[in-house]
Order: sequence, then C-alpha cells, then structure tokens
Amino acid sequence: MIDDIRARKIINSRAKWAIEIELKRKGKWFRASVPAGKSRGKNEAVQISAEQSMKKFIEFKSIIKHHEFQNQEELDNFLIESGGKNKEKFGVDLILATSIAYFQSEQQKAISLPTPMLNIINGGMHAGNDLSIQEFMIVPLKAEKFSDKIQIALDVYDALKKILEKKYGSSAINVGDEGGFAPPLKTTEEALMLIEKAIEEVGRKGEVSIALDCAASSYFNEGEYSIDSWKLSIEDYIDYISEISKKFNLFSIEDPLHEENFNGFSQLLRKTKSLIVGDDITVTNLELIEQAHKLKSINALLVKPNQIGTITETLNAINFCRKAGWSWIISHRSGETESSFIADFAAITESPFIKAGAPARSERTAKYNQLLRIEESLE
Ligand code: 2PG
Ligand code: MG
Repeated sequence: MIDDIRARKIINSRAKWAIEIELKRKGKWFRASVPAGKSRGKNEAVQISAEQSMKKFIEFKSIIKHHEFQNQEELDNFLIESGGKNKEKFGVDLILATSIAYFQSEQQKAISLPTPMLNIINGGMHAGNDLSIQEFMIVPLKAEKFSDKIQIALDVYDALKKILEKKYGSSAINVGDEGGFAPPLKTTEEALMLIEKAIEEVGRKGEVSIALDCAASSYFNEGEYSIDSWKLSIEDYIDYISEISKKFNLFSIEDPLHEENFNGFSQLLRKTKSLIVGDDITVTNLELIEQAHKLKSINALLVKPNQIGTITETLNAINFCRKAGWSWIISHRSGETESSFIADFAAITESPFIKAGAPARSERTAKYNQLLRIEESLE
C-alpha cells in the first residue's frame, strides 16, 4: 500500500530544477530524486520540465495514493500503463522517482562493489573547450578493493591536475559538468597522452586503463564526423577510432558512432579489442538492446534508469546483459542530484562497473562515498 506521496522541486548540479519524490509505505518515508542528461539519446523516455511535473503531480498522486501493489513489478507495470510506454503522460521524472522510492522501501541487500570509471577530462557538450569527445575516463582495473581503486583515481586526478597547470596555466584546471578537467586541448590524442603521463607519474602503468565516451551523435553531421578540426567520412572515422583504441589500449569506447548507425558500431566492434558500449544507441530500452545484440553492434551496455523510466525495465536491461554475457555500467547523468541511489543500485544488482564522473564535486562523490560505506559494511 502506498500510504502517501509528495513531490517537490530541488536544484540539480546544472542550476536547473529537478524532481524529488517522497513516498510513505509501512509507516516510513522514502526519498528519491532524478537526474537530467544533456547529450540525450533521441529515444529516451519523455522528460518534461519540473514545473510541468509539479502540475501533473496532482493527478499522479490521485491515482497512486492508497493504491496497493504486491511488488515492484506490479507498481512499475501500473506506472507504464498509466504514464505511457515512453512515460509521456506524466513525464519520466515523477514515474522514475516513484519507482526508485518504492525500490528503497523494500529491503535490499548490497552484494558486491562495482569498479568505478572516473571521468577526469570533460569535453563535448559537457565543457566549453574544443575537445570533441565528451568523456575521458580512468578505470583502475587491477586493484582489488574499491577503496584502493578510489585511492588510485585520486592520485591520477591530482597528477593530471599538476601536469595541466604546469603546461597550460591555472585556468586549465577548471572543471566541466562532471568534475573532470576541461583544459584548452585541441585533440583527442593530446588528452589521452596527458592521462597516460599522469598514470605513469603515479607509478600505476598497467594497473589503470583508459576509457572513452565519444557521445558521437554530438559531432556527427550530414554524413561526416567533425572531430579535432577534421571532417572524416564514416569509414575514415571508424579507422581513426580503431587506431586510437589500439594505440592507447582503450578498455572501452561508449557511443563511438552516432546513435542511428548500428552497422557502423558492428564494423568497429570487429576491428577493436576495446569493449563497445551502447548508450544513446540503446537508451536502456530492451527493444533497442535486442536490435544491437542481433546486429552485433555492442558488447557492453550503459544502464541509465532515467532513459527508460522504471526500476523493472532497468532490471530487464541488466538481465539481458547477464544472459548475453555482456558487461554493463550503471551510469549517472551530467545534471545530477546528491542522491546516491545508483551506488546502492549497482551494489544490489552485482553490477561490474559504475560511472559517476570525477572523484570531485559532491554530486559525483556522493556515489563513490556511498560505495566506500558499502565496502565497510561488506567487510
Ligand atoms: C553520457 C551521460 C553521462 P548525459 O553520455 O553517458 O555521462 O551524459 O547525462 O549528458 O547524457
Ligand atoms: Mg554516454
């Protein structure tokens, strides 16, 4: 039984309003808020403004308050039926926050800790510099403990900060939307070389891998990729990405091509050893995930609850990965709240990876800090 539900507007990390829901069940209140993306996939669930959501909340509350649900699936199916497949009727924020708050009201157990993928150089739509690629991440793969992985990330972040400051001056250590540096670099390779240097300087060569989120839809236009002041045809661009994947031994490459190009993804996947991760191309949506599987476009999935809108649908995407033998990454959005829900969710679902930005800025560290607490509780 949902005893009561309330909604309010809170501020997100981009100085925009976000939605927070509080849901009362079994005499207790459970709170959940939802993030917002900037490089959004075209097929993501429908997001409406927080103002519109608050207006729609009156009707939303009337259908959900005092309603009885047997379990998460029953609630989520009800939310999908009443809110629409793309969550268009109430907007994804009210629906997902309600679904998350319900999930939190059920006793859930953290099982394992994911490896963090930390975004330490920001580009693309997340920064005001000239880098075309959106995220340059480090993946401390070799350390055993989660806290050791974070220690390595802090060391590399700090080393990179010093390298950038020395080479480009103090304005180069300003940060972008996800807390990574947003230096005035011109090319992808320059950014990758600086990260390699930082890893070497802290004596972690071979222990830390590099990963990219290209978010390539943002620099694809009229059949060409505009990257690093070049304009490349699809074929030349695929060659270029497979070359840098080899040169820097990239662990994974997310959205290397624009989101409609399932065949381009497959071509690249055949040419590289890096994991090819689907984000905008699959938007945590089972139908698109199945299509990407059939066409062998990807071999790993980015999982964002707010792309699809309910916990049940998110769990379906994760279960698909398990069955397909794929890896997957639980992900934040670039406009975040201080909620640490995705950290708990990653630990509960035994997810192998989480990406939550740099080890800086509280809306990012909230997730990593929660995982540090979970580590303690599992010991
Ligand atoms: C991404 C995300 C998160 P945004 O592309 O993976 O890093 O960015 O939330 O802006 O879509
Ligand atoms: Mg992405």
